[in-house]
Amino acid sequence: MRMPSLFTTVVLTFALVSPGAAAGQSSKGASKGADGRTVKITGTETMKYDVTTINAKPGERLHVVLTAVGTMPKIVMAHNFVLLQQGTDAMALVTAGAQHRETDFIAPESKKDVLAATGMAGGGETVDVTFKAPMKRGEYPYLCSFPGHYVGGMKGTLVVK
Ligand SMILES: [Cu+2]
Repeated sequence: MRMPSLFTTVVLTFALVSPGAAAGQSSKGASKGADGRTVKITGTETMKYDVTTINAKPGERLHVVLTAVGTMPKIVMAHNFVLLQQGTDAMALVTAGAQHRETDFIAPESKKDVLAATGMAGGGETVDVTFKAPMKRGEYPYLCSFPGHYVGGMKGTLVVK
């Protein structure tokens, strides 16, 4: 029973920290590419996607692959693909997200509006996400949440029909 406190603290700290590390991973990444129809998108330093409309069937599995082109440092220029629930106020979402670099500029309170999202890709990097298109027909907005990019026109529409 001699001085157990420091040891206990250290053990508890590890116990609390380690489970969180694996929590962000989504399902199995085993069959990327074959898992859903691949949609390739390029993001540019002029803050544009080269694909601004994606058509899909209700419930169709999509594999969005986003490549960022350019040579600017990732800290000032990076892109992601964030698909939003219908009716989401995109402007409010990117405004709230601007202070949350640690979560790819998506505020915790906005998570509920996000149907799918890739990580951030700096110049030359590629990120991807696999998801099922919504079952409800209609238009779903997608955008880049990097500050200023949505306003600069970095957005598109997933059309489920
Ligand atoms: Cu961007």
